[in-house]
Amino acid sequence: MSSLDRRSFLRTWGMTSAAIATSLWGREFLVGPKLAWAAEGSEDPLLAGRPLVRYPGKTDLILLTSRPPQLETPMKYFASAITPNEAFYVRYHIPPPTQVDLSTWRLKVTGHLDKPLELSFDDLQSKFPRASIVAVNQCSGNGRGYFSPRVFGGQWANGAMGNAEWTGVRLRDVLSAAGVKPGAVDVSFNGLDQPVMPTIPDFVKSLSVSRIMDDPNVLVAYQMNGQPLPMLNGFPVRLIVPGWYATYWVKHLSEITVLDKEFDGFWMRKAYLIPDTPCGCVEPGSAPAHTVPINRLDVRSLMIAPTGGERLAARKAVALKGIAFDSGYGIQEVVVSTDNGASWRPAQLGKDLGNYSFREWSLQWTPPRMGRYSLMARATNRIGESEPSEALWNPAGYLRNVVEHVDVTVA
Ligand SMILES: Nc1nc2c(c(=O)[nH]1)N[C@H]1C(S)=C(S)[C@@H](COP(=O)(O)O)O[C@H]1N2
Ligand SMILES: [Mo]
Repeated sequence: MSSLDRRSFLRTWGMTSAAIATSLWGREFLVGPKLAWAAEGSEDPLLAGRPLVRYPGKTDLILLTSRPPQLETPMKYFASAITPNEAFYVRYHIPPPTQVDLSTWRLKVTGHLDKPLELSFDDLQSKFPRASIVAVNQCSGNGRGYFSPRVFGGQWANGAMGNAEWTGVRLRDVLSAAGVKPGAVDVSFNGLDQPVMPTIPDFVKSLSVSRIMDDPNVLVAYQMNGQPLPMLNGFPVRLIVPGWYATYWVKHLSEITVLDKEFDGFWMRKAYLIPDTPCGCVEPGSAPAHTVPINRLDVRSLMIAPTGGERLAARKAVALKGIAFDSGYGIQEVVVSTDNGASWRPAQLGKDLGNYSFREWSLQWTPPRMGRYSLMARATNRIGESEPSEALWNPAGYLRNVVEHVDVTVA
């Protein structure tokens, strides 16, 4: 083709495709996800300027960062206790694998053991008893964006959490089969994801041997809500540590190593540390004298309906609804205030899906007159732990559990 021919070919083709596009637009024939902003219909400043994006295996989630992928669940999905797999938030420190070949994938169990193991996906399903638990997976930094004074780190709103039924095998059964030798101290967990830059340490976490052997709920899960795990939530298997922050819930788990000494990797010794004080907090703006690795979840309650900024009608009943959860003692009570904390009424608790699960709550409310209302919900667990009315502070922006306010207008 001469250059002249090519030019005329391109021009013709260009015109043709433009003509096709125009006619298809006219008939609303162009398909594909509708691009939208996360803040639509919300007054939350943390959502401003953030798009909804769709990743493989996921529905539209709120973008925090794309490299590595960090995607937040829109609050509407917490209207029911189980979070759908496609709406479950995503958090990575390093790039995730995009595919895993199950025919060659093995879970290596090595270290201070009598009989190291290499388990295939089939081995996991056929050689160990199956176990299931409904449990909340919440990022340590969930709600970090609301910290005042502000702190560094991903400025999450409250969507870096989710609740699912996890099915797999008990980690202690796997370790017992491998024969833990006397003198074992910690167990470390590594996944298939690899750092792209040598300055970033591989994401490896650890638990103590006793933490694992005392708790039948620590699982190596191969299913989430009865389905294979979505790739971005850890396919083919991930660690489940009910009651503890999600940093321990290692995804794409491929290597379990039993150690005869304390694990001292970066992600245990330098990151995910909280002040070693009873509240895990320090005076706002100050630095803790001593720190410990983050561990169990604080009590939280969130109002999902109405949403902040919603307009309600005076003298018309509305259902206040939300969820509450804790580190596994179970929710004892949720109380609700519609008068900025002056008085509180008990909400009705929904179905009990187990102590580690979201617990739904609801309360009918009839706004008496027009005006602005600040709605609040406070949960207490079975050992009396609750939420403070003023937010506690720590420099990494972890452990958020203040009584949140939802401001609505009654018109
Ligand atoms: N392999 C691997 N596992 C991981 C991480 C990671 O970066 N890599 N991040 C952890 C952290 S900090 C969180 S909050 C959860 C997020 O789980 P999700 O993406 O399934 O919601 O995964 C944990 N497990
Ligand atoms: Mo996290």
